[in-house]
Amino acid sequence: MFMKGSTLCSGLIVLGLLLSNEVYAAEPTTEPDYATRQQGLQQTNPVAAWQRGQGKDVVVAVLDTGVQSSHPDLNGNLLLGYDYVDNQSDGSVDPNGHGTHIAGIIAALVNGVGITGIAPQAEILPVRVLNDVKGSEAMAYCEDYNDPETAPNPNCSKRTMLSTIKGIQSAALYALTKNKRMVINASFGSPAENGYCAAIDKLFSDHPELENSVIIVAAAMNENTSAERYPAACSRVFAVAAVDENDARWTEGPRASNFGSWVSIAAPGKQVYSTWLEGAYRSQSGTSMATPFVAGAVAVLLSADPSLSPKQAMQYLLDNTDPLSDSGLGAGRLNLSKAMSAIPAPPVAPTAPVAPSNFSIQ
Ligand SMILES: [Ca+2]
Ligand SMILES: [Ca+2]
Repeated sequence: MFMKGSTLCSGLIVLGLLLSNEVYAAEPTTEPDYATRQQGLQQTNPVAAWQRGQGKDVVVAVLDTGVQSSHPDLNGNLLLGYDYVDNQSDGSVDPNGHGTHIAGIIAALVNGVGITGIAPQAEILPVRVLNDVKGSEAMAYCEDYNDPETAPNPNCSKRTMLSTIKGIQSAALYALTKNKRMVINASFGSPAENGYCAAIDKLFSDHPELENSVIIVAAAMNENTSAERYPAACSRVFAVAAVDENDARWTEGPRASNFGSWVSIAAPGKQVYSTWLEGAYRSQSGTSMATPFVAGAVAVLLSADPSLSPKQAMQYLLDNTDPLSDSGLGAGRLNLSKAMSAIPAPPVAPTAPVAPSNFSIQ
C-alpha cells in the first residue's frame, strides 16, 4: 500500500510539472511572422518576460470598432462583449478592421499561424464603441443629437462620447462581476473633454474596488500637437505616445504622435503588423497601435504575479522604460522584460517529497 500510494503521488507531481511546462511550451518567438514582421513587438523586449507570464487569466477590454471573432489568429482568446453602436451584438463583428488590428497586437494566438500578441494568453473582451463611417478614422458614436449647444457634426468631436463612456463602464463592471484584473484599451481620442474625466472619476468613486482591478490606457493620438486629447489626458487614464524603430517620436507624412506633459509612456507605433478583416494581416501606424503594446504588457506582468494590481503593474512599466531623446513622451519607451525583472519572483514551492502519512489528505 505504501509503495502504491507513493508511486501515485509521485506520478501526480510529475504530471503537474508537465502541465506547468506545457503552459510555457507555447513559444511566441516561433510564430511564423515573429522574426520577420514583428519588429515593433521585438522592440518592447518581451522574450524574457514571456518565461514568467503571457497574460493568462487577465482580461484586456478592447474598446474599438469591434473585433472580428472569426479571425484564426484571435478566436481562441475572445470573450463575448458588447456593442454600443448597433446595440444588437456582442462586439464580435468589426465592420472596420481597426479593433481587430488592436486585438492582434495584444493577444494574437501562439498557434503556428501568423503573428503573436504581446500577451498571447490574455483574454480579449471586445466592446464596440466606434462606428465604421470613415474607414480607419472611425468615430465615437453619439447619441445626444439633440444637444442644443452643438450643431450637427459628423465627427462628434463636440458631443458627449456616450458610447465610449458606456463601454468603459460595462467593461469595468465585467471585471468586478467576474473577479478579474483588467486593462481597458482605448485607441481613440478627442480634443474635447466633454465631461469625460468626471464620468471616469464617478465610475471609480461609485465602485472603489475598481482601484485594485481595472486601469485604462488610451492613445495620445496623431496630430503632431502637445494639445491634450481625451480620455488619454484624464488623470486616471494612462496616455500612450508612439515611437518609430529608432525610438524617435513617430512621424509619417502629415501624421505624428502627439506629445506633452500629459503623456505617460511611449511604445512602437510605426507600421505595426497585425490581424485584419477576412482573416488577413496588415501594417498600420499610429498611437492606436502603440497603446495595445502597453495594455498587453500590463497583462503579462499581472499574469506573472497574482498579487499585483493593474495600477502596480503599470508603475513597474513606468519605472523601467528605456530613455528617449525626444521630449514629451512620458517615462520613456516600454521595456517589458526590464519591468518584469523588477518584480520579485514568487516564492518557490517546496520540492520535498510528500510524506506517506500525508497522502490521505491530498
Ligand atoms: Ca499566431
Ligand atoms: Ca492621463
